[in-house]
Formats: sequence, structure tokens, C-alpha cells
Amino acid sequence: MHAKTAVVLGAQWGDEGKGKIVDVLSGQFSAVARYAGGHNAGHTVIISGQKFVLQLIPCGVLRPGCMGVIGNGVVLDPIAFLKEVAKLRELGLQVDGHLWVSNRAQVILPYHRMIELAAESAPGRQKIGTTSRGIGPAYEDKMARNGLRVVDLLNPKILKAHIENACQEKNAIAKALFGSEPIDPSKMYDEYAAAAEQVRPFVTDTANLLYGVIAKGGSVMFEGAQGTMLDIDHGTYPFVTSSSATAGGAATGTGVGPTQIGTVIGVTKAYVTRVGEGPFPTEIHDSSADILRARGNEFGAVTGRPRRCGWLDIPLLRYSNQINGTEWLVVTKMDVLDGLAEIPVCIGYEIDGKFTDIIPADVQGLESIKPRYTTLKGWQQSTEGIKEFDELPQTAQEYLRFQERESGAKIGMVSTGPDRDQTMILP
Ligand code: 2SA
Ligand code: MG
Repeated sequence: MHAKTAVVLGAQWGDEGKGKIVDVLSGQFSAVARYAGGHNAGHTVIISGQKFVLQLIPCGVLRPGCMGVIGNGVVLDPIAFLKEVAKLRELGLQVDGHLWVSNRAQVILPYHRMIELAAESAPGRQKIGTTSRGIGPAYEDKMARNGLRVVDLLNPKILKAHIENACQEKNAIAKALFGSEPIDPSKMYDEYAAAAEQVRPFVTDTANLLYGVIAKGGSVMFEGAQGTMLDIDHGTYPFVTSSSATAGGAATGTGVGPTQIGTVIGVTKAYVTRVGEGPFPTEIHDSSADILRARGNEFGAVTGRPRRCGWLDIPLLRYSNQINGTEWLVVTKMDVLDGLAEIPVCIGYEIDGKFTDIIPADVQGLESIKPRYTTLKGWQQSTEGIKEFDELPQTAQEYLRFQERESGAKIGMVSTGPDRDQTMILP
């Protein structure tokens, strides 16, 4: 894991513990860059018992000397950004001259949120179970070439014209489709023009900045948000987020070319969770789910929603390794499985009576999956905080080796608790 640049991403539906892993690894990197998503992410880091939840700002900023970058692939809510900056300043962390926002990132505006909220509850619309941060509508505008970029947020004339035109259009659409109350463009302009001035010192050409870091021999980590199965192309569409959460997104979402990306690290829980709607083949429907949820504290870091829990899904992990070109796996929340007598692991699917380990593209196919399980032996002792592989109970070692063998990527690190220090490097 000593490549100069590395992507760290979620191998499942998000919440794999990327925040902690990015934090652990960031000590070795000169910069950490977010490349997708926005403040829908909830990256939790615990340092000496103190908890930090970052939504938009990359976890790297928690390390003195590590630069934080918000890449062009991110959708930036300026108000949320400034709130997070204020919180970090309050904690005494250095942000000025340390944190940079791409001038090419897209801006989330209040009508994005309005449209998302209305669409999510509209009759006849597919409910996705979004985080209601305006993420989807902001990416829609980006792709429709109708969005506002950070560089234009900083130009009062362009900002004013954009807000006026967009409000006219969005208010009319939202009223006609959902009966929403209109948003006042002049109030919005005043608020966002003021916010723009506070965002201005952070804005730069981050692609060029990262190019410079790499050219000088510096190292960059790309911090993924959400997970492979929430990726707009490769996830369980339409129950996905609206960005490229997979490894390819690191290149397009930062402007660092693919030949400059050294390695890909996939973070996976020792089991699986999902928050929001959509297919989840290994979801547990009995009280074991409550045990995992309680022990693993499986509640949305942003919305507080209870996460759905399920058993490890090997075909899904293999799919993620394939799509991302994962070289290393990091397994988190190993300790949550402590005390279970047996642990089911999904090794394939039965669809219409036929066995397969290929993930179907269609939702009906995904929903008709009958997972086929093998049962591995659990361990009756605590693994919390264990830092040496050899000190893990034999059956826990076997569980990890099974995961490694069956998914095809090497496990480089295992997390045995939420703190920075509760981490082991594998031999
Ligand atoms: P959106 O808001 O458009 O991105 O929602 C689309 C789907 O993506 C899921 N999604 C997430 N899944 C897991 N974790 C996320 N971040 C927060 C966290 C979520 C929270 O870390 O806990 O607090 O609830 C995240 N962000 C988006 C979402 O559930 C939809 O299924
Ligand atoms: Mg999360």
C-alpha cells in the first residue's frame, strides 16, 4: 500500500468505514481529494475518542500537513461547505491554505433540494430514499449543461443571471409537477453572493494543483464517497446516487489522468449494510439484523436513518473488485461479528432455479435472487482493538482468508474498532 497515488473507495453500498481508513492512511499522503458526491456522504473519524463527521471536506484535513481537495466531480453546497469549515476552525484545525475547492465543481442551489424533496414524495415516482441534499438534481443540471460551476458562483453578474433564469424555470416546473411553493431569486442571490465571497479564498484550479503535487513526487489519495453499488453506471440503478463512485470517477472527478493512479483500495465491511431503497440480496430479515445494527451502530451518519443489514456477499465483492480494479481490500467492523456461533456468507445466487455468480443488471432480477450461503464458524471472543493478525482467533483468520480467496483481492488491512489505532496491517 505504498503507491504514490491511491483511490480508497467503498466496495458495497457506502458506509464501509472509508472515513476511518482514509484517516489512517492519510499520514502517508501529501493530499487527499474527494472526487464524487457531495454533503450526502458521512465520513466518521474517531481520534483519541473524539468523533468527527465530515460530509463534504475530505478526511485528510484532519492530519496536519495533509492538503484537502474538493475535486471537479463533486457537487458543492456552498452553505454546507462554509458550515463545515466553521466547525473545523472551531476545533482548531487548519483549513486556510490547506483546503482547496475546484473552480470546475458544480454548485448545489436551494431549488435542487426543493425538486428532490418533491420528486421523492410524488405519486407515481420511484422513491430512491435519497439523503435530500439536492445531489441528484444538481448532477442532472450538470449533465444537461444547465448547472452553475464554482468559477461562476464567484462572478456576481453570472450568478445573478443564473439564479434568475433558473428560478423562473425551476419554480414553474416544481409548481406544475409537484405544486411546490416558489423560491425567491433575489433572496437566494443575496445569500449566495455573500457565501461566494467566503468560498472564494478556497477556490483554485485543483487539477493543476494536484498535477503539481504529483510532478514534485508528492502523493495523493482519492477519497471515494458512497460505494460501488451506488455508482450511477455500475450500481443497482435506479437505486443509486448520481455520481461515479467507482475508481474511474477518481480520474474524471479530479482531472488526474488514469496513468497517474497507482493503486485501488476497496473498503468492505465484514458484513453488508445499505441505507435507502433498492435491492439487497443478502439482507437479513430476522433479529440478527438488529444485533448487527446495534453493535455496529448502523445508523446514517448524515440522516440518522437505520441501515439495513445483511451477510457478506462474495459475488458482489468480486464484482466490485472487477469494476474498480481493486488491488487491496480493507475489511472493517470485524469486531461487530464477535460472539456469533456461525456466520453465513453468500457464495452465489439462484435466479429462476439456476445458479449464477453474476450480478443481474435489472432490478427484477436482483430482487428475485435467492442467495446461496455457506456457513463459516464464528469466534467466541472479542477481536476489538486487536492489532496483529496472529492474535485473531483462528476462525476469524479463516473468515478473512476466505473473503480474500473468494473475492480475488488481497486484504491489506483490517479494522477492529472505530478508533484510528484499532487497525491491523496484514502480513
Ligand atoms: P443521494 O442523496 O441522491 O445520494 O441518494 C441516493 C442513494 O444513495 C444513498 N446514499 C448513501 N448511502 C450510504 N451512506 C451515505 N451517506 C450517509 C452516511 C447517509 C445517511 O454516511 O450514513 O446519513 O443517511 C449515502 N449517501 C447517499 C442513499 O441512501 C440513496 O439510496
Ligand atoms: Mg457514510
